[in-house]
Amino acid sequence: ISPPIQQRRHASKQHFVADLSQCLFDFVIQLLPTPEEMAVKEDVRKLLERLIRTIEPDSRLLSFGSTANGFSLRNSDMDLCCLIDSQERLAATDLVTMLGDLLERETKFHVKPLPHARIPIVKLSLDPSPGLPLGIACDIGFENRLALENTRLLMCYAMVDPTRVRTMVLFLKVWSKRRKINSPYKGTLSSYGYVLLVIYFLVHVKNPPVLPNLQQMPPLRPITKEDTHLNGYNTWFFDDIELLRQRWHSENTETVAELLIDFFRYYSRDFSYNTGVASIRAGLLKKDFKGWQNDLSASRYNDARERNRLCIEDPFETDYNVSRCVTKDGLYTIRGEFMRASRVLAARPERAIIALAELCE
Ligand code: 3AT
Ligand code: MG
Repeated sequence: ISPPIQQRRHASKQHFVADLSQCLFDFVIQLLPTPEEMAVKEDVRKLLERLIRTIEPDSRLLSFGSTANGFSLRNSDMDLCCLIDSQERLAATDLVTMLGDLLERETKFHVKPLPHARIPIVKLSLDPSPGLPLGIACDIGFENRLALENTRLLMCYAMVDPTRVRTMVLFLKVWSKRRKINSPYKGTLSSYGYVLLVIYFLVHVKNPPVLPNLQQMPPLRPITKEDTHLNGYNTWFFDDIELLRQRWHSENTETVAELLIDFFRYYSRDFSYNTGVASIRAGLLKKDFKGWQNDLSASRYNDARERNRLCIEDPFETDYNVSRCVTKDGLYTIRGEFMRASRVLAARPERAIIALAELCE
C-alpha cells in the first residue's frame, strides 16, 4: 500500500474511533436511570425494610447489584439483600414464606416466594403506573454478604476510571440484552458475568492495563484473617479509591471505542474458551488447575462438562464458576455475537452511529 493511501486509512480510522467514542457516551447517558426512578426505588427499599422489621426487628435491607454499583440502566431490576443482626433468627425458608404472606397482604406487589430455591428469595413485581411507566421487578435474598462485597468491588473498579469503565460496561449490558444473550435461565450469561469479562479484559489483557488489580495491591496496614474473611473466602481488596486516584495512573490512553473494538476482538478470537478461566483476581487460569474439566471424552450427560463451557471465576467465591449456566449452544451464540460485533465495527461505516445502531439491532 502506498504511503498516501496508508495515511488516508489511518486518518479515516482515527476519525471513526473518535466519532464512535462520542456516540457511545451519548448512547449510554440517555439510558441511565432518571433521578425520579432512583428516588422511587429508594422509597420502595425503605417501605420493604419497614415491613420486614415487623417480622425481624433487627434486620436491614440493602441494595446490591446494579442499583448499588453504578452500572444501572433505566428500569433495571432491584437486587435487595436482608441482613439480620441478631443471633436468634428465623431460617431463611421460614422468613421467605412469612415475608411472602405479609407482602401479599400489605402491598400491591405481585409476590412470589421461593423458599425452597438453592438460594431462598422472594420475587416481587409492581405493575406499570404513571410514576413508574415500566413497573419494578425486585428480588429479596437473605444474608448474601458476599454479593454485597462483590458489588462494592465492582463499584470501586467503576470509580477508578469512571468514564471508560462505566461506558464499556453499560454499553455491553444494553448490547447483550438487545442481542438476547443476557439470560442465565436460557443458557447465556448474566450481566454480572459480562461485567467480570470487562474488568478481566481491562486488568489482565490490556497492556498497559487500564485498571489495577484491586485484590492484589499491598494493603496500607497489616490485616488479619478475621478482618478479611467472610464465610471462609478472602474478600479483601484495596478500597481507598481517593488514595488510589492520587497514586495510580494508567499508562493506557486508549479511548473507549478502541477498547471496545479490542474487547470484541479478544473474546471472538483470542480468549481460550476450551482451557482458560478468566479470573479478575489471578488473571488467566487453567480449567484443569481449577478442576473445572471440559473433558471431550466425557459423555454429553456429564454435568461437570456442561457446567464449565465458559469459565469465569467469582472474585471472592473462587470455587464458583459465575458462568456455569452457559450451555454449549449459549456459548456458541455468545461467541457468534462477539464475532458479529467485531465485523460490524471493522467495517467502519461513514458515521459511527450507524455501526452502533447495527450492533444493537
Ligand atoms: P442488571 O442491571 O440487573 O442486568 P446487575 O449488575 O444487577 O445487572 P445481575 O442482576 O446479573 O447484575 O446480578 C446482580 C448481583 O447478583 C451481582 C452479584 O452480586 C450477584 N450475582 C449475580 N449473578 C451471580 C452469579 N452467577 N454468581 C455470584 N453472584 C452473582
Ligand atoms: Mg440486577
